[in-house]
Amino acid sequence: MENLVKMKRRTFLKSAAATGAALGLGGTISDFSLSGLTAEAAENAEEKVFQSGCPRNCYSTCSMLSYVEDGVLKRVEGNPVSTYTNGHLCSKGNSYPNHVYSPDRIKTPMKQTGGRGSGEWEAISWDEAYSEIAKKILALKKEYGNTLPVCLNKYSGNGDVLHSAVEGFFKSIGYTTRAKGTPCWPAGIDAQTFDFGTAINNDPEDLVNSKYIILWGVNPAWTAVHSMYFVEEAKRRGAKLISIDPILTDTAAKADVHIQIKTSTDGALALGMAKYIMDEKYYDENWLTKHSLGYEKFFEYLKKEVTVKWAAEKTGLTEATIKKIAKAYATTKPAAIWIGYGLQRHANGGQNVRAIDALAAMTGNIGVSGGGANYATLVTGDFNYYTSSFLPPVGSTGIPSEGTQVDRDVNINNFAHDVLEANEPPVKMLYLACRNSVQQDPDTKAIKKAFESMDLVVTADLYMTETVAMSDIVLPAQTLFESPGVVTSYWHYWMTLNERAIEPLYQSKSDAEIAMGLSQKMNELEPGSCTFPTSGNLDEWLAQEFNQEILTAYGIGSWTELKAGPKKMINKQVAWADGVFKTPSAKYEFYSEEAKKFEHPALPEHLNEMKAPEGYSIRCISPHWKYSIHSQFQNLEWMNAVNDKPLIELHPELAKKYDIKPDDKVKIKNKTGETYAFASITKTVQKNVVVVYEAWFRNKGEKGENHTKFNINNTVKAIPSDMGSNATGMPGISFHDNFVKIEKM
Ligand SMILES: Nc1nc2c(c(=O)[nH]1)N[C@H]1C(S)=C(S)[C@@H](COP(=O)(O)OP(=O)(O)OC[C@H]3O[C@@H](n4cnc5c(=O)[nH]c(N)nc54)[C@H](O)[C@@H]3O)O[C@H]1N2
Ligand SMILES: Nc1nc2c(c(=O)[nH]1)N[C@H]1C(S)=C(S)[C@@H](COP(=O)(O)OP(=O)(O)OC[C@H]3O[C@@H](n4cnc5c(=O)[nH]c(N)nc54)[C@H](O)[C@@H]3O)O[C@H]1N2
Ligand SMILES: [Mo]
Repeated sequence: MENLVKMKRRTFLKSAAATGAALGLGGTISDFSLSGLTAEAAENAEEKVFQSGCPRNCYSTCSMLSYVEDGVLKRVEGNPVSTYTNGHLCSKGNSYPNHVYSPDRIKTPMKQTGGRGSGEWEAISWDEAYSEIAKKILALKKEYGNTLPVCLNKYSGNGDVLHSAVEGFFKSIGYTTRAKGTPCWPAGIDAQTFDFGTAINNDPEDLVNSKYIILWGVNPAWTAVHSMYFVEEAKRRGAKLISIDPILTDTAAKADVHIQIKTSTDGALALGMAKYIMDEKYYDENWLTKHSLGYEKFFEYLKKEVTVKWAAEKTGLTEATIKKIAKAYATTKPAAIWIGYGLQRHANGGQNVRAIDALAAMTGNIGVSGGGANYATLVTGDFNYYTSSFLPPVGSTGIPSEGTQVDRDVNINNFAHDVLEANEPPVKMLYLACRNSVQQDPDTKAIKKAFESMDLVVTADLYMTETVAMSDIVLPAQTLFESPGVVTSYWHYWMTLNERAIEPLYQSKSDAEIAMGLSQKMNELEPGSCTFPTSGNLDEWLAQEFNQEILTAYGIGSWTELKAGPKKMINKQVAWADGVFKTPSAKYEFYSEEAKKFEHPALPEHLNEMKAPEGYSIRCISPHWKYSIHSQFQNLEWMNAVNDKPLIELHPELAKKYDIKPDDKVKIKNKTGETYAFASITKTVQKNVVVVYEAWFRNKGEKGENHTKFNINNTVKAIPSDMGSNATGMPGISFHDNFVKIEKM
């Protein structure tokens, strides 16, 4: 309880300044005038501390402490109880007060009276908003005989458990059309599912026990800052650090060796390394015979198809480099590989991950402390998902032609296409929550076209995103500080309670409250049309999320123990320590019949990378940006202050070819669309690869040009990656197989 109830005296101004100072802003935060506190009142204010859990889609899922005085959130800190968060936050986490009190927050439900994209919004009441939405759902149901014309697209804006109320509401009205799959990690998840049976990684805190770490297509210095501590600690203890990335990232800069591989050729590198390890007998025969299936077939494949020379040609590396890292990796024990999500956003991404997994397995680096083929962990969040447990109303009908009653799935990674193609019945209404589809999805033009074909588009969000701009109705969502919840991670093993720290601002509501309000309206207009609760207490709902298994897994008797601080899952230091896998054979499967069922090779064979199409010779990769989580945070003043415009990183030789000077505005285009960014000329990128980070800018007028129109996804075609359909229901998306032309504007 200590952290929760500990009261401290601190002045409002001091703490606001501290937060500003953390961002290098000198501490004048005008947004705090919202508190209405005089300096004197603030001086006497009492500070309360609350447990908070960062629910963003990020490896770190931080345990935080929120400091509140007189109902105002003053600052947020990393909770030292979690040895993962370890008392620190990233720049985005430190900017949470700005996220809460930004004047840009959507304050009331609104209707875009001038039509989508017009920017002419009118405030409406919650009752009007609920009425309009519920009436449309009921009218569509009447017209088509079912609720399939209603489509939900929700993704990762807020990963808190209670936010599955959105899915819960849609389930409660009947069978609907759903955006299925994930744009994030599906190819790699499938690859690990074929190899191991599912994805589970060693505790990232265990990285300190490693003697050799390969950071393969991952940039934790930006995307998982807390893990970087464990990586660097391992280095301090003598581990060698290798980064394999087409970009010399901030992570690569910390490594002993940076392998600047040709994009999307990682499978060839892994197979070349495997061949050398096999030839030199550096592999762990004991592990292979005891714990694996089909390694002989894999070795036969290597003998027949792979040479180090071939791997060198494919990857743009030298044979000597490949042999050197193969030997070092195989003979320095224990050795860990961290396989990033960036690496698998390619047309051959899944197959490449399987080849890397194979390296870890053949060297016996699975099931050991300091080892692993670490990608993600899918075992941390077995909640009850109470809010989505309500059954559809009796008599709901789905796809009539097949006589089955199921939701209709559309591919989240080919959303525009699938929505426009859907017929019998067509999709007529979109509801988006925790989702900035227009900014984050490939092929923005197509996405907008799909939106334009709708009768009604509703988005619940906190800010006027590009998706909101294309909506008819916007519902003001809450920040994590305004409603309770609980979060777990897909990378580390801590669970964090999220307490309500402040009263809701303006007319904002949580997604769960919105679901209740909509249910109430549906039942008012047509009794029995929605089975979702029409009222409820979110703290009680939270209690409903826990079952004995999850409590036991985290070593707690009751969920209320989380009020004292985050709790760590027990016995999860080392993944697969018992050598029993979740594959059909219970072994590590080099040879996977399951993979064959999904029309992949049974072995981790090589699959070619995509080649540049005629006329578009420059590869454009768009990984994740340090000052945002996707489209979140970058719109805030505090972030804009340090980073106010989109950049294109390009090599000096490429810049010279197009007569581009530092800071020049550069057009980036292909047949899918175009965008622009400002030149950052740097040798950290390869000569034929440009880098434009995915993000959303929303500058204030006086600070310069408004970059709302920047969107690298204008140019990204919806090309599927090879894997994803098995574990996530839909193939992934090849964000980085994007080929463009550039020109100085
Ligand atoms: N600051 C910040 N943190 C984040 C996020 C964010 O948006 N901002 N997003 C969160 C989410 S949802 C995710 S999925 C993760 C993603 O975080 P990461 O797993 O780190 O993935 P990315 O940043 O997409 O890409 C990582 C690296 O992969 C490299 N890469 C691209 N293609 C290839 C290839 O073919 N081979 C190799 N070897 N490398 C390649 C890129 O150059 C990039 O440096 O980060 C999470 N954390
Ligand atoms: N070009 C390119 N595009 C990419 C990627 C890439 O590497 N390159 N990465 C992809 C990846 S890995 C991912 S995970 C996706 C992420 O795609 P999204 O999940 O769509 O991304 P976010 O911007 O994190 O969140 C979406 C919205 O949720 C809102 N939100 C936050 N909290 C709440 C809440 O409590 N309720 C509601 N209703 N809304 C809330 C935010 O304000 C934001 O507008 O993007 C993908 N897009
Ligand atoms: Mo992601």
